[in-house]
Amino acid sequence: MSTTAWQIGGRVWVSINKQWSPATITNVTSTEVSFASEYGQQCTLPRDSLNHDTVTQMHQTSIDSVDDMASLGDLHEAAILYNIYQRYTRDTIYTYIGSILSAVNPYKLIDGVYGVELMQSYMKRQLGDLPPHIYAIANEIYESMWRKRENQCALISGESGAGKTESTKFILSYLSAMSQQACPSAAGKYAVEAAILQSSPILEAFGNAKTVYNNNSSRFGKFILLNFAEAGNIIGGQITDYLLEKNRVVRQNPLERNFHVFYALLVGSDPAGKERLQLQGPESYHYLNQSGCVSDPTINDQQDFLHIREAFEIMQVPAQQFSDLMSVLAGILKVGNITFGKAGGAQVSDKSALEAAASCLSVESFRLSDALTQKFMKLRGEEITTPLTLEQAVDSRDSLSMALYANAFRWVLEKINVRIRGKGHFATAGVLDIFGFENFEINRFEQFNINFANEKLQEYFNKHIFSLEQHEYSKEGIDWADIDWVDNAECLNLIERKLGILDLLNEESRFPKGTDQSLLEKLHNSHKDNAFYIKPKVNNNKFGIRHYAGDVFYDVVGLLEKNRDSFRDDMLKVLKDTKSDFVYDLFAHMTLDEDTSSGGRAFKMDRRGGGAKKKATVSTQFKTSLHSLMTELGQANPYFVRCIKPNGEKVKDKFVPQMVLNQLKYSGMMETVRIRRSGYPVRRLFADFMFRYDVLGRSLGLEGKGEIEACRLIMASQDSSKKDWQIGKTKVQCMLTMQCIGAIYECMYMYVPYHYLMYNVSLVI
Ligand code: AD9
Ligand code: MG
Repeated sequence: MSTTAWQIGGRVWVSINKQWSPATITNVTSTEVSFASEYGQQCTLPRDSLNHDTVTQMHQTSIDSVDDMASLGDLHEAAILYNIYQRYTRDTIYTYIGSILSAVNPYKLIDGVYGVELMQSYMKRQLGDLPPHIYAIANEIYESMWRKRENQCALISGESGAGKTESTKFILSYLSAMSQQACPSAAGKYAVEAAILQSSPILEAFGNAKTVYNNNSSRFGKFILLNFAEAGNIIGGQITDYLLEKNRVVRQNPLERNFHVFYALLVGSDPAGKERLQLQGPESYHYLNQSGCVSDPTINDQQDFLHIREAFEIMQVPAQQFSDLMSVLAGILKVGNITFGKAGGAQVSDKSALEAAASCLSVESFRLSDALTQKFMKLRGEEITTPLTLEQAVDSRDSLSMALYANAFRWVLEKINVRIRGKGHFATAGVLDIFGFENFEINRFEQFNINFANEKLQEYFNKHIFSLEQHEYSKEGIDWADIDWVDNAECLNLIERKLGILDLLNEESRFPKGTDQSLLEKLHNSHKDNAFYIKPKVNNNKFGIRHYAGDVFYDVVGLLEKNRDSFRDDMLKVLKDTKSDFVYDLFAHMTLDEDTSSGGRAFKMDRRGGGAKKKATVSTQFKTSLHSLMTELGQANPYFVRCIKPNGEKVKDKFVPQMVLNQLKYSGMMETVRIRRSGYPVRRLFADFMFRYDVLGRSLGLEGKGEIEACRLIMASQDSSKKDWQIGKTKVQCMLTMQCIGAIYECMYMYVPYHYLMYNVSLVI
């Protein structure tokens, strides 16, 4: 930047601690220039250190902020961050980056941002006609089904608490409103739209919990598929779930809670219900009182219970089944209160908790006690009973509770799916609300699966954005062979390929003597030379993967056990002998594993039920469901919604730039920019180009020349090598140089000082 350009009040990008920040020049002396960053930092730099690596001019589009970040003159991450920041401070939470929508969680209700009236205004409009909004995306999804005659989907991502589930609900309510508008006679409490909307309170009750990151954190992923008739109304739907965090039933981190439904049941049941199930306050249950948090001012458990009941009515679940379901939940809490003492082997030490649990599950208490404290094995035709240690007894108790809950969740989802199932369709619209990339202090099996899913989605995202670019180029007849684009295939390859990480994990899980340590050794031996695998320098039970969003180290402790997810047959026998048809049905799909060679005599949890196939490990099941999701997505036209969390305290009006920047990196938004930049980032329709830049052609004798020829001559006058631009069928496409031309023109137009102009010219050169 020319030293003459330093003026107090000038807007620039300044590099503070190696990070570009938007700033205003606050003071200029003969030796130094001072800057105040818009994020509150100050810095003073010696004049002789000022160059393009430390300070650059801010483009007018960054100063003004824009609806669509693809039109930013400064196409880099600091500019994207600043654009989002400026809009957030004005309560404008939605912004486009091309066809991607970014949504910052405001943690407050902003007046007039949602509602039927606003929905109406987005109906029948084109994307980009009105300010960016989640309704605009929903509208585009709806309209595209007919316009393009193809399936559509919305992929909503972001870290915990960023607003994915809320965004999902906005899309669903918009699509329901469109549906009801298309077919008003089908509206009402028992319409399929109502059932789809009412699936949210149920799924949130059973699948969400208060965590340190989010008071209503979804502890499972979901894909909601809506079937539309040609008339424009929803005729059915299907919800698929991914990886319920069932460990939460038995333990939670400090200050977190169990799944909402437990507290709702205890607090919201009427006196008769409490009496029937012998319910006490949440503090009385081990599964609810370990974490030091049983309530939260933002959660109304009492009211939630009423909503849950109402929603089950809309699902047409009979009252008796609802009551049976509640008995199972009460049973889980009571199972959790069973304690063990030691006399030889583990013994149940609290008979009353045992009786209470057995009664809720309608099983024989002595058989439950035996199954909790002993292990039955058949060895060469002989039955052998061995006592469990205290630790093993606690584990068997907890695995019983987890299986009960996972099966109850599955039952609930099945009820919803039966209720919303529809026959045939014209086109579908899917909404994916799935966990974002995770990197904690300790990352375990869950994070491995979650990040694997994100890696797959990123691959899909890249392919889509890239193919959009490709489409644009071929549409314009532009040669694009030179685009240098790196995908994440190699990382996925490390995980998925034959003898990759997943294969080794599964192999070791099936191997009777396999341990977490033997797995780690195999992983290190097989992959240490892979560029995407990290073997830590110290031996710390971890292996690392270089994900697209950053390096993550996974702790192997507990990996095999979670992947095997075995459930003892002796416990299953007790449950299958229950007097309750409801409890029996919960376990009906679980069958004996004929293959006892694993030593664990595990039962398989085969989602489709059926014969005694080899039990699929959890990661295999997940991989299979992920692959069918990808197939589904592959047949749909995607829209991406990137939810952003502005701060970690879950408070309104607070924006932490570094935190948001990290999310922009994880979300692939930077990837979009990178892909765009690797091609021609600046594209202007001929007329638009001439309108803005004809001043540059004044000396070129353009009179009488057609628009295309005039554009060509102007560009050639700027770059005769033709390296940085091409003329397409409808647009001029060029590299950053184009922006500089634009900046020159704007400087001339605004009669800004000559040194401003010179700065821009220096960029061109
Ligand atoms: V998690 O990965 O399931 O833990 P989500 O789903 O990304 O997470 P969620 O949608 O649950 O986050 O949003 C968290 C909270 O932020 C909500 O409970 C609301 O209190 C708040 N929120 C999110 N989006 C909005 C919004 N558009 N307007 C107002 C919002 N508040
Ligand atoms: Mg959520």
